Amino acid sequence: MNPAMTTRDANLPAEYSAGLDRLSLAPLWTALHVLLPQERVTEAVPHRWRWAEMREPLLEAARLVPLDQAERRVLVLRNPGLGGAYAVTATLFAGLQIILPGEAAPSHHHTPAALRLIVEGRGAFTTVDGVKCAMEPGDLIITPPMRWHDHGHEGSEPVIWLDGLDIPLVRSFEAAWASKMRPAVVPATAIDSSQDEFTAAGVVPRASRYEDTGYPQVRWPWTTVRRALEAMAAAAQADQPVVLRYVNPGTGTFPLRTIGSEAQWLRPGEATRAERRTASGVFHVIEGQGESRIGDEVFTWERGDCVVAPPWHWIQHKNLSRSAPACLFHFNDEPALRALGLWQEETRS
Ligand code: GTQ
Repeated sequence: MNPAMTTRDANLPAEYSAGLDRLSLAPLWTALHVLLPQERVTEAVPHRWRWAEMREPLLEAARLVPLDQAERRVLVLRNPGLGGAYAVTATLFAGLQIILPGEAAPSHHHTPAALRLIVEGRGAFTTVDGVKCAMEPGDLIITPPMRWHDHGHEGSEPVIWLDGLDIPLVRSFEAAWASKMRPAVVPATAIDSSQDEFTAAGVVPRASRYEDTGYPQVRWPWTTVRRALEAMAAAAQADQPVVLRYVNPGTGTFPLRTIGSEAQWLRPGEATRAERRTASGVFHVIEGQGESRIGDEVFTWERGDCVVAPPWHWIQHKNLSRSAPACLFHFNDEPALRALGLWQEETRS
């Protein structure tokens, strides 16, 4: 926790301090060690949200709040350390969004980047600039900055997904902006590029049938990613972590400029080595049961749970099952930190 900032030097004459105030000036020497602390401090705290406790309130929101009123029916994961901000860490936003069969969430675009990780239900879709992206449990869909997107639902059961955005980061630049909503558009395609052009690792289309936006892939089906993790786990040495990074297949770099994503496979009984990074992020349980130590806190988890890790906290995961794998999805602000020269990581030996 940051100590309060002191903007007045009690040793100075009161008239001098009042004069500085009138000139919109302040002494640095009373505040320097708060602005630049000698160890890394974070107001965000480690926290877990249980799926078992979030699901009912989401279904209740769907009963209580019409979508044409809400536009986006989202319950926001607020970090208890951040004073009620709409933020899961200092830079990241996380929320759970629910849509019912037949509903349509209108189209808009905005400067923050967004991703979705589908938690429950089938038959919904997100349209990103006219490209229809099916939403199946575990799928990742991105909506890059300023790309039009809306959400629809052709299935028969509620669909819930996790939204991750860089809203707090973009707001810190005072660069957050969204267009007015307009009615959801009929998709121009029936499928996205993950289903025709990016179906195998290591090969990319010589010419795409999709518009060149700099974001050639906007959906990563979980069936594909899970198969890749499973194969990697079967071949990996016991002490090698099994983690895949989601990338832009055209460049091999992060799919969004500010938000990175990974999927981790924890073998039965596996415990990872503790790591800490200057990035903050959210872990989401796609399958399995386990526990994570984040700093001094230990959280058990199961499918659908979310755990937030503030920056520079030691992170260690354990699969508590002796027979089944566990899969974690993770999103973080690593690309933003790297771009700004602030990236650092350590592994405990
Ligand atoms: O689906 O467009 O959770 O604009 C927050 C802001 C979701 C969305 C959120 C958004 C959206």
